Amino acid sequence: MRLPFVDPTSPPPGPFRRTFWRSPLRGPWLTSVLGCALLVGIPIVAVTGFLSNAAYDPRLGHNSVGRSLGPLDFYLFSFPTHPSWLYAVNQGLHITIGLAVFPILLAKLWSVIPKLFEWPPVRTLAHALERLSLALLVGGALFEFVTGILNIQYAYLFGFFFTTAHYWGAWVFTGAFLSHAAIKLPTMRKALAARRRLAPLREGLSQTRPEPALPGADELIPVNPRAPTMSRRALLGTVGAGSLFLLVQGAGQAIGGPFRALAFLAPRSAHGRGPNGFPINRTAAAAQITAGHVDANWRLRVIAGARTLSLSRAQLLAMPQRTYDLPIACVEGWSTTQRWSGVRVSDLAAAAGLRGDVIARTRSLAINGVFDAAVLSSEQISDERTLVALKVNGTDLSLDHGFPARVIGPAIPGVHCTKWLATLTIERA
Ligand SMILES: Nc1nc2c(c(=O)[nH]1)N[C@H]1C(S)=C(S)[C@@H](COP(=O)(O)O)O[C@H]1N2
Ligand SMILES: [Mo]
Repeated sequence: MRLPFVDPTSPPPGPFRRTFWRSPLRGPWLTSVLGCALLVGIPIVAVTGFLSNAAYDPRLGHNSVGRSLGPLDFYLFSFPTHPSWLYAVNQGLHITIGLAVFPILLAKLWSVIPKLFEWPPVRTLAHALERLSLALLVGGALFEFVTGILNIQYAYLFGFFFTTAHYWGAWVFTGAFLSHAAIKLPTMRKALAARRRLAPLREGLSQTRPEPALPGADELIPVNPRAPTMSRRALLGTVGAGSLFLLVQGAGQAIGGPFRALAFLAPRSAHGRGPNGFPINRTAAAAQITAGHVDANWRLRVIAGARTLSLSRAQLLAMPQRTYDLPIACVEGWSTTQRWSGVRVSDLAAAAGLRGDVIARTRSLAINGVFDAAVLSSEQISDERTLVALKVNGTDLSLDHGFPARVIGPAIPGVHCTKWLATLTIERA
């Protein structure tokens, strides 16, 4: 296939010429080492991402808000409630490994950037398809990482709904990643074997030369290399140190407790000290909850069909109180385990006349965000540790942590633990 106006033998000046790319470090070995690291990290991020989708329980109306992906919005299984830290570990891995992989991804993209400027841009139909799949791969990767990182920062610079877009993007990226990995595996093995795997790491700056030609896979090796300014070891060391730094940061906020101090760049810091001194996702002020909302007139309404219970905080405190140590496990990767006390959701359902397999729709006092409502699954409600919490660590919840009452339960995504609870609507599962 010949494209009009394109002379395949003479690329335009600039990046389309191979002579433009002069780093002596680029080559199949370097790209393969970085690719190997991604081959370990990205599957963990992808699997935990899809598991998190299962934990959201998208079958349950509101939980899958804004998404109608038909068969792709598949529901894996009922996310277990044992052990209670399961979702915290899942999300801790998703975010921590995701952040740690990002510098490696950027280095990998740097290592292959000459391919973006191939000349001619399209040679054959097969070549066009290959480049299209690479566009999906690189575009999908950048989209997933950038939207994920912006979401952690609550920087909604994009006009679309994060969850829906990130989930769609995951399908595109995972599909493109799997096919790319399958196609490139033989080249990767060849490139690593040709240089005795990690042997180039022993070369200092003075021994650093362009990689030797590798038949069929030498398009990344520069044709007129510059003198090196750093060794491959230094390059990989720098990328690895950046990755390790993010790993420690992320682990600090995922594990919480004393390790939280390691996460000094984490966006959700603990507010104050004492029993309520643990991270706050959205403050009462941000959710526009005022003192008037939570005065003595506050009632929790438990709706079950035609029947509605209206319970004051004193009435809730007069019901059997249960205490459990449970983590808040935010989808953004941080978690914190606290001692919560309150009334079982199943006791409230029974008081309203519904026993057995039920679900509960929660609603917050102020509805000004998608986090102000959620649905609890029947598995979650039948776990006796799923509570409407009134107290934390022996004292009343602070306003920022959801006073007068909030949901908390084992392995429930933080976003479903509705604060400033106003209504619980109980329905048969
Ligand atoms: N009404 C309401 N409930 C909410 C939220 C919210 O914004 N509004 N944020 C949720 C999210 S995303 C998390 S992670 C937890 C955090 O609880 P905390 O702020 O007490 O740590 O509360 C959840 N409950
Ligand atoms: Mo969250």
